[in-house]
Amino acid sequence: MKTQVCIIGGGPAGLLLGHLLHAEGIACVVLERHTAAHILARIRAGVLEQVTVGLMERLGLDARMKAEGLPHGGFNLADGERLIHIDVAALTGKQVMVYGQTEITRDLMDASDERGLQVVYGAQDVALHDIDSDAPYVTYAIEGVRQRVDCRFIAGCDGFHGPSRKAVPARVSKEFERVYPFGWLGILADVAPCNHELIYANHERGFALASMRSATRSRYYIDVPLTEKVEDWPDDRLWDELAIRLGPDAAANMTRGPSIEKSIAPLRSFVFAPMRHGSLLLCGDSAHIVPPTGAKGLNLAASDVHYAAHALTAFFGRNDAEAIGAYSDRALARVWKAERFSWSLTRLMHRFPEDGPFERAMQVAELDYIASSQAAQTSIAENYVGLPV
Ligand code: RFL
Ligand code: PHB
Repeated sequence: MKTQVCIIGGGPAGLLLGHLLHAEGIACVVLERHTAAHILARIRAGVLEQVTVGLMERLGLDARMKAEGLPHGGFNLADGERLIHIDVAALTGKQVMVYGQTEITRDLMDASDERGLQVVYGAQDVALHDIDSDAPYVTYAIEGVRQRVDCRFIAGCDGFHGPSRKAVPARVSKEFERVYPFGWLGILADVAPCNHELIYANHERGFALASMRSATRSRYYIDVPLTEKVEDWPDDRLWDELAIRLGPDAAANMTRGPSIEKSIAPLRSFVFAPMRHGSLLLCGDSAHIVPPTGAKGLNLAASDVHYAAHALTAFFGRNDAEAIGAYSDRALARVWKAERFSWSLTRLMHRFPEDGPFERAMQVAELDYIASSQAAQTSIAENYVGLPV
């Protein structure tokens, strides 16, 4: 097969990029290792910045998001005693949208069929070749039969564990990494949320987050040591712990119910540079990971895709190779700011094993400062709602 852009990975980054290129008349194919059902079973992001909402609007795929998503004009930080309300709308004039990654992915998948975006599910042994050249190609297998896609560019949208990043030679690249000593144990349940806005809590016993997917579906998290297993946390134990960490007011409004999903996700900060090598552009989790505390992962994937689609459109439309050359620096400038915000909010809201009374006092003092300073709240709000693309 011959195409202009071969996209590896059919998660949100790959599908968004595929639709944007397809809408510009650029030939592309998406190669995804798993089935569509497998991808839709993954419960991940819940909070969308304007950049992500804007891409869905541009594609004309925002109808369900506008009907079912929940616009949020603020969120709360809790320090064990009080809620510190961050009034994002008043401080920035913008809002975030609570609409699950699962739903965005479903909307993009449905539109692929309708619009004729070619997505190959079950693509095995995907491998990248000749990325240093102007004529790279990708090989894969479907039911044991070897296939080859010749293209002008490869977009590596294959997440943290995919083959794209590994195709970039170590001599031209650099990795920056911080692995955290805890993971987030998440529970999804068909119960009403305990609060109309999200609550991020730093309690003596650890972190907790009250989030939601809809008026009848809640998503909660606590941090746990990496040695713990999901089996250690029957639903009742998890609800009890959430009630303590979120504080008495949230606990009083918290409805318990059976988990429909429960899993532990490790926390990591990771950046790979550059995000382009030769004819390969990396987008999303294949190039960077943030701890989920800032709700930035999916939104960074969307901003990468925004820059990548711009560069590829300039290349195929106007033979503008400079835009391709500028892609990595443009994307990384935004990535590093989101890494900083995600790292600092993680540092502020979690108990680290090495922390003593001094570090705890620093967290309490910082939360106290945020509670009393509009300047501090504005800084948090503008980062949370998303820096400009
Ligand atoms: P994905 O979603 O991992 O998709 C990559 C796709 O590539 C496929 N793939 C391959 N395909 C072909 N051949 C191979 N060899 C392949 N290897 C892999 C995979 O099957 C997959 O379908 O990456 P993408 O598209 O870059 O999207 C990134 C987001 O998924 C991720 O950043 C967010 O989910 C992170 N995240 C959050 N982000 C937010 O913006 N807001 C949030 O509120 C938020 N909450 C979260 C999160 C992530 C979480 N977990 C579980 C990691 C909460 C959690 C708990
Ligand atoms: C979620 O609802 O899954 C969620 C919300 C906010 C975060 C992380 C995850 O910061």
